[in-house]
Parts: sequence; C-alpha cells; structure tokens
Amino acid sequence: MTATTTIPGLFPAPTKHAKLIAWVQQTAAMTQPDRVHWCDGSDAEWNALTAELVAGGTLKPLNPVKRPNSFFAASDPRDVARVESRTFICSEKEEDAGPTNNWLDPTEMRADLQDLFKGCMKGRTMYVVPFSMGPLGSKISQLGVEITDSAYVAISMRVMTRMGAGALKEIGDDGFFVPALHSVGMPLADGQADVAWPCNEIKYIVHFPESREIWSYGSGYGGNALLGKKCFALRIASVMARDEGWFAEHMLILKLTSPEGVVRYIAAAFPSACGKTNMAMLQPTLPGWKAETIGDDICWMRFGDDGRLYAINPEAGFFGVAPGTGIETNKNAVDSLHSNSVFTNVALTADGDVWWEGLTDTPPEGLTDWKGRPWSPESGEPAAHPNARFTVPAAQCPVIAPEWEDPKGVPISAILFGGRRASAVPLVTEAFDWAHGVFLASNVASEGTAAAENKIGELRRDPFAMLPFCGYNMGDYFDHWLKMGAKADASKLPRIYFVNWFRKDEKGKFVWPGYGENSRVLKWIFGRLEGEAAATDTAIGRVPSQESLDLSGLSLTQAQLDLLLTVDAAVWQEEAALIPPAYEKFGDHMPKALWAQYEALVSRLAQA
Ligand code: GTP
Ligand code: SPV
Ligand code: MN
Repeated sequence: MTATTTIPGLFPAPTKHAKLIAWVQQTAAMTQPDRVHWCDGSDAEWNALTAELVAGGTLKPLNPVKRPNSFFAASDPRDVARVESRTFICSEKEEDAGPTNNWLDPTEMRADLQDLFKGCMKGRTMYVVPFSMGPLGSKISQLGVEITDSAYVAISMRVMTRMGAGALKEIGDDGFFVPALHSVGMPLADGQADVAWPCNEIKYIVHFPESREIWSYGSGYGGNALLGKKCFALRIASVMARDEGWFAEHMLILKLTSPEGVVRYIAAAFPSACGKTNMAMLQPTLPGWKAETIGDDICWMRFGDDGRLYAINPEAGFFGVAPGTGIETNKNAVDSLHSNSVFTNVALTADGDVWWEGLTDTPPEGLTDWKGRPWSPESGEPAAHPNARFTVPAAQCPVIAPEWEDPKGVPISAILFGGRRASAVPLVTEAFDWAHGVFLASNVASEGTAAAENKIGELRRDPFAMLPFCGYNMGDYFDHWLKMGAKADASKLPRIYFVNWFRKDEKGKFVWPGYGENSRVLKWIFGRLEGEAAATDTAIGRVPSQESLDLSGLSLTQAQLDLLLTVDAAVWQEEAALIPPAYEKFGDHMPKALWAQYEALVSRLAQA
C-alpha cells in the first residue's frame, strides 16, 4: 500500500477530528489517489474545479452572456439514472432490510467493496467534501463527509448541500458525521487519458444502516453519486428517524397563502418524476392565491413542543427533471436557471445555451443532442435525455419562501400522496383519519418514469413514494407512521390526501389540465382545513362534491368531471384485490391496523 504521508494534499488536514482524519487516511491508503483535496466550498474552489472539468471535457461552459457561470455535462449513455437493481441495504439482519430492498450480508459486502475500492482512485484527485443536510447549525440538521474522486460530484454537492468549511466547523473536533464514500470506479494507469464521464459497468450503491455508512461505486449520476441526497437524506435518515422518532420523506414542501392572507404549509410525496418540483413551484391560476417553495424533493419532519409537525428541507439546491419544464408548465423553475447552474444530458443550442423537450414549443434550429450529435425533429429520438436534470441553488427560485432556511421548520397542515394513475384514482381523496391516510399512502402505485431503470408506463406499487428510498423494512416503516400518529394529538396532525393529476380519457389524453390548475385542488384542501369545503364520503375516502371544487374558467365537460371525481366500486374491487399480495410480502412486519383498514375498505366497497 502507498504510504499516505506522501500523498500531496492529505496533510495538513483542516480539522483536528481524529476519526475523520483516520477515515480519510485509510481511504486514501485503500484507493490510492494521486492527490487529496479538502473542499472548503469557496468561490475560488468552484472556479478552479469547474475550470479543471472544462479542461478535461466533462463540462462545457454555457454562453456567458445568456447563462453566466453555468455548465453542460453529458453523462456516459449507460449512466443516466438511479440504479435500483444495484442499490443495497446491508443491515445485519436480512429481515431488517425487508422484502422491497436488495440485501447482502454486510460482512461479505464489505469484503467485496474493499476489493473494488482497492486502487480505484489511481491517477485521480480524492476530494473530501464536508456537508450539512439542513441549515448550518440547526438542531435538526445532520452532518456528513463525502469522499469522492469526481470533481463533478464535488461541485454538485456545493449546489445541493451546505458544503465546505462551514460544515467541517459544525462537525468540530469530535462530532458525529455520516461517512459517504464514492468512486466512479475508473482508475487511470500512468499516462492513460481520462474520458469526459468516467464510470464503470459494475455499480454498487450500498448502505450500512446500523453504522450509518454509505459506499457508492461505478456511477457519477445524481442519486447514485451525490450521496447527501437519496443515500443519506432518505435511506440513512429514514433509519435515524425510526430510531429517534421523526420522519425522513420523499416530499416537497409548499407554502400556500389564501386571498385572505391565511398561510398553510403542505408536504407532498409523489414518486420520482411525478410532479414534486412542479408542485413545489406552482403558480396558482386562481386569483389571489400565492404559492411559495420550501423544498422540492426531501422533507424531514419532527413534532414541535406545540404538538404540531414541523418540516425542513435538508437540501440547498434543486436537482430537477428538465424535460417538460417550460414557461407554461413551470415558469418559476425556468426563471431559477439564469446562472450558476449545471445541466446534465440536455441538448445544446447553436449559441451555446441549453434546450430540452418542453422548454419551448418549437425546437430552435441547429440543436446538438445530449449525445453530441446534430439534432432535428426528424432525428426520431428526443434531443434531451428524458431524465436530463438541472442542478441549481434553491435561493435562485423566484418564489422561494423567505422562511425556507428557518431551522425551526414550518408547521405542516396537510400531507398529499399521489402517483401517475391513468385510471381508477380520483383527482383528490381525503383520508378519514391518520390511520386511513397511512393506509392510502401504503398503497401508492404509479406508472414508471425515466428516473430509474424501470419500464416506462408500467404500474408499480411505490408505498409513500419511498419504495426506492426506505433504508429499512417497509412494514416497520408503515408501523412507524402509525405509531407516530397514535402518540400525537389527533387535532394537531396534518390531514392526509391522495391526489392524481394523471387521469387519462379513452383516447389516452390527460383529463385534468394539471400544473398551475392544481391550485384548485389545493383550494379545496385549504377549505377542508378551514372547515368550509364540502366532501362526499365514498368507500375509498372523501372526495369533493362537484360544487365544492372551484372550476371557474376551466372548460371541463360534465363527463370529464365525472371521470375525475367518481369512485367506481367495480374498479376499486380490482384495486383492492392488489392489496393482499402486496401486504403479505411483509409477513409479521405488516401492521395489523393496515390489514384492518383493508378489511374495512372491502366491506365499504361491498355496500357501495
Ligand atoms: P424527482 O426529482 O425525480 O423526484 O421528480 P419530481 O416528482 O420532482 O418530478 P417533476 O416535478 O420534475 O415532474 C416530472 C414530470 O411530470 C415532468 O415531465 C412534468 O412535466 C410532469 N408533471 C408535473 N406536474 C404535472 C401535472 O400536474 N400534470 C401533468 N400531466 N404532468 C405533470
Ligand atoms: C429521483 O429519482 O427521485 C430524483 C433524482 O429526485 S435522484 O437524485 O437521481 O435520485
Ligand atoms: Mn426524487
């Protein structure tokens, strides 16, 4: 093994934290980088790293007049999304990972990983990236250090988290941090030229929940590589939340103000690429209503001393889906991206700017697609990859709420769950109570998207939109939700709703206009919270009575409205039949209270 004392940059370490220094030293000895760089998160560092990435061909600077300090990156075409089949929860007991996670014995996994990581950073710089999930110094924030051999990851972490010297200071001389080790898995031999997007066909995204560790190998992409995000803030944090009595969820957080000036905060969980970023930045079409963003992907919630549930967004940036993001659908996202942004797998315009399907109605002339080929509408493939993403500081969002970094968090009044459902699921359903809401959330299903390697359009069950992100047995996770609710003062709990913007007609067209028009559903929910809006009890929950939904100015036919709001008992009997096989997988871990909810649904349907 290389003597680490000779690796340039390793010493002097900018910390006295013995455990951190030892981990960095051991990792350097194992992975054998050419040099070490401790990230401080400064502008100078950003400038140096982006310049290096430009020189190496990973980044292209965008037109500095149109989009200052912004860059384009094209990934390896085999490294474009999360790899759920290669994501592992290596708890000591297989049972604790549960039937929905991949599991391997932690001792064997460690041995395999140590082999893979041996010498894997040769020829590269090893970046030590301290970061805070949540505002620096907040009691609900959590600290981590990512070691990575990717400068693209280091700069992305600076946008997505509070990264650098401030976080290192918070970790202090002996504070707790989550160690997160990442390598693209492509060591360079002496004199070997690098590629623009190094990665490896072999990929491992591994979590050791008991020791709160993350090891990621072979991918440079988003959720596989920016380890503060899904790996830490959801998979590891969900385990911490179970142990400590809080929630780590795949949710946006939205601030809604009524024309009367009443403020409500709403959290919403939809599966990947199912509308969280869009809803988080929604522009209400109803006059007088105002929506502001707190977070678009991850939400941590705890009960406050007043018995209410408070939420923070642990992230500092947005890693949002580009295709479909346009002036008509999400102007606030488009307007966030004026500078300081990284665009991955989008198309490039002739004048050095970015483009993707849905940004404008007609594509500009002279596009280059995400693979670097000249593109025209006749090319037969989209110009941007369907999971192309932008990385942008949250503070640049024109409707970011002033309190978005408040360490206390914001009190949540309603929690929405939903997915892409062409059939069966009404526009909005209110749960009868918390336990019924947990039941609805445990049965979220959605048509597959490009955010992970599943079949596009195929229905899959994705409880709580957390299927790929829960770091432990999901049966126990359901139980955690039930227990947390049972302990709380029911009158202060958020109300739970189930929404579906994706209902299609027989021609396969979306029936509901969606986007800003979703404010009509939010108005109804607001009215429910105020005790003003009417609802009709159905077998599956409470749906709006037709008059109680504000449809002024919308051109929906009666048949369309019926389709959106009717609960068809025969269709729901088929839906209900899908529940037992899904629940049985969890065996003894499945809470009895949810089986009771299932029985109650079946008997309500029999009477409907
Ligand atoms: P992740 O970042 O992967 O967790 O996804 P997300 O939930 O934030 O998804 P996002 O908001 O980026 O939405 C992805 C896709 O859903 C885009 O193609 C949007 O255009 C589409 N979408 C969002 N909201 C609506 C809506 O109300 N109606 C319809 N029809 N499509 C929508
Ligand atoms: C998702 O897939 O839900 C995302 C993108 O938000 S990633 O960070 O890659 O997980
Ligand atoms: Mn997500």
